[in-house]
Amino acid sequence: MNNSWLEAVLSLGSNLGDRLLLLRESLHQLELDSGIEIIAVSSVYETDPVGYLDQPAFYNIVIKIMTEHSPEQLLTICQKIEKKFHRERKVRWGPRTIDIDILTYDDISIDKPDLTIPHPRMNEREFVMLPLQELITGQVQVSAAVRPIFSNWY
Ligand code: A4P
Ligand code: MG
Repeated sequence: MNNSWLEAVLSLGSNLGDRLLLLRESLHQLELDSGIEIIAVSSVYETDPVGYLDQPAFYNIVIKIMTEHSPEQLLTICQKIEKKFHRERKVRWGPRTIDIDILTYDDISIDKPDLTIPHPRMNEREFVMLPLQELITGQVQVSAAVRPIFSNWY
């Protein structure tokens, strides 16, 4: 890693299929990329669905990476992983095998329809903010809708 590598924070969520395995396999796919290093992984949180309520509970995590890819390249890599795990888009905010969102990338802002950074809805979402707070403070977080179920799992 030289000093052209920058820090990014990603949010991953799954509520279809083997949710834990899908999170694990997605992290494994990210690690296979020589331009990505995972440097921190939150606990797995089981979370009540937000936005579209008639769907199973999610498993959500937040991770910190170092990367030499641009934000656009990183988005393409995340979308390829979603595709590999048969992510389908039927309902907005609906059920998915795996969703990978870029929350932040270094300290940059991007405002394009296909890529907005920081992620526009991150601050209003407990399923993002609690795991993120865990990465910042080192303390596992809990609320009624966001419940830690696996620590030190990866
Ligand atoms: N896109 C723009 N900015 C970004 C970014 N920073 N990272 C574009 C990733 N993608 C970004 O995403 C739609 C489009 O957003 C993509 O084409 C990409 O170019 P998508 O993954 O196809 O669809 P989505 O994730 O359903 O849409 P959206 O609007 O990102 O959904 P949210 O806001 O992420 O919400 N409840 C719980 N408990 N846990 C969850 O994980 N997730 C959602 C999705 C709803 N409710 C949830 C959860
Ligand atoms: Mg998404």
